[in-house]
Amino acid sequence: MSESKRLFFAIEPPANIQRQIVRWRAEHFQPEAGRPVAAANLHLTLAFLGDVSADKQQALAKLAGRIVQPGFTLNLDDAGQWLRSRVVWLGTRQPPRGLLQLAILLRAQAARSGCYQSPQPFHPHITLLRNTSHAVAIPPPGFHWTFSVTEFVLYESIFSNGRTRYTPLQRFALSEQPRISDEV
Ligand code: 2AM
Repeated sequence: MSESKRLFFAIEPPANIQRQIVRWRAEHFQPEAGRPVAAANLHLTLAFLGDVSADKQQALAKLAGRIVQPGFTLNLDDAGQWLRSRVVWLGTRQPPRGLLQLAILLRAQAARSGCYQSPQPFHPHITLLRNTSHAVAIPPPGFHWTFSVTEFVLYESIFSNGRTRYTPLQRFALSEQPRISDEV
């Protein structure tokens, strides 16, 4: 039997926006504020799946591939800190309905497939800093990044050499019409 993988579904911001966010973060947070997430690792989780066998991964990907819904626009214009989980995050003041609908669907599919889903309400966010040791000043409102979300991604979380890397395994197009998912 093959080994399980640590998986999650997420939205990947375009690379130029990942870079802009990282530049903005460097300008607004002190290096000691926390551990910065690498640009290529910045993502917005829709559903965390945990450790998943190859068979279950296939079943979950099949279900995800059946999702038919149009894309939407995401406006990242909010930020905050969660002291308990020790992260600083970027989010959206008005989550688009499409985003909430997609997360609800993926979470329901995950739960039905036996992947534990946290009872915490979905708070869409991109983690910017981890292991924050104290309360940090959050930049005042006025920043924002806007992009079209036309797909979502099945990621694998790989921890090696003391680093976590998120690797896209499969991409799923958002559109009015059913589409076939693309393996990457
Ligand atoms: P976070 O950024 O708020 O930590 C991969 O770990 C992604 O899944 C991260 O975006 C993480 O959110 C999210 N996630 C949600 N629930 C998780 C859990 N129980 N364990 C690890 N990551 C989780």
